[in-house]
Amino acid sequence: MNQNEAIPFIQEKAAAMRRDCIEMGYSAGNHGAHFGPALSCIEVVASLFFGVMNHNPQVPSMANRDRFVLSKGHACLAYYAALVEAGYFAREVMYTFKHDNSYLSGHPICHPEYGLEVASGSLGNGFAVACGMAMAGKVKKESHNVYCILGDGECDEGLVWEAAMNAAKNELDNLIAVVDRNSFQLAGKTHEIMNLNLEAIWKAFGWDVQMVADGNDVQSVLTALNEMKNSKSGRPHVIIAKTLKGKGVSFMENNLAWHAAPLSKINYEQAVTELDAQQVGGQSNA
Ligand SMILES: Cc1ncc(C[n+]2csc(CCOP(=O)(O)OP(=O)(O)O)c2C)c(N)n1
Repeated sequence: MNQNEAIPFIQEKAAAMRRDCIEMGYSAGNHGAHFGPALSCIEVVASLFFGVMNHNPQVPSMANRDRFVLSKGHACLAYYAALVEAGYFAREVMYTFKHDNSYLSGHPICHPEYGLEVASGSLGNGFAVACGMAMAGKVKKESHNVYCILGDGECDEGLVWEAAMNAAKNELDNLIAVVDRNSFQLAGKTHEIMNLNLEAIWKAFGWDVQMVADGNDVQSVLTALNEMKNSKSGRPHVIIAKTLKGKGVSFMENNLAWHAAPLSKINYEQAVTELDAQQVGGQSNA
């Protein structure tokens, strides 16, 4: 599939994934779910699973698969939505999200047989694991890449920078990180909590940096990912993608109340109505 064919395909997957996030989050009832953090990174996750990564839901542990780590593990609805759309598990399983004995827990747990590569949720940790996986790939001279999504608030964690400097020192150009720059974190606006110049800092740590002005635009995300995927610069890569927290559901957009919350029936119906209205001929406007 060339890029022109891939874009509408990924947009369609992204639209289905947003809908899945609402269904799963609603199934969790009063436990609630992290809607805002998942909805901001849908186009990044969809581009990875449906346009960039080498993976096979029929053979989840295929040796040369690209690895995916959702370091901002609380956004797992986006991850689970990609897995269900790719066919790693049956659609009914979605409705067990956060239920007892479900493998779709509130943060990802390790279940390689369902495409759940790495447990994550303690911020900073998933990224450090991804750096270790990329190092292992280099040492063993394997050809796959490791992709990792972090939050911009997550970049306040010291562990991120310990791992980042190690990755640069070890020239891990098989590692591609994406910072979901939605400009919010749990307790406020990211720049008010810790005003980091992420572009300057990642560069200072020896990484190739690419800024994406609209990380909810599939074409921009896909172009950046493909460039980084093919670059063997001797440096690890990071894309800083400006996104919208809660993207696609009006009352969730840029609204910290929807970082994590239960979804009432009325809100569920409104979210579904809005998402369905965004479809044009079966494709998303995103
Ligand atoms: C080590 C650690 N500290 C605190 C938390 C609690 N926590 C969960 S989400 C979150 C905010 C993350 O913000 P950001 O990385 O910007 O992601 P976003 O939700 O905005 O997508 C925090 C502090 C955590 N999961 N791990």
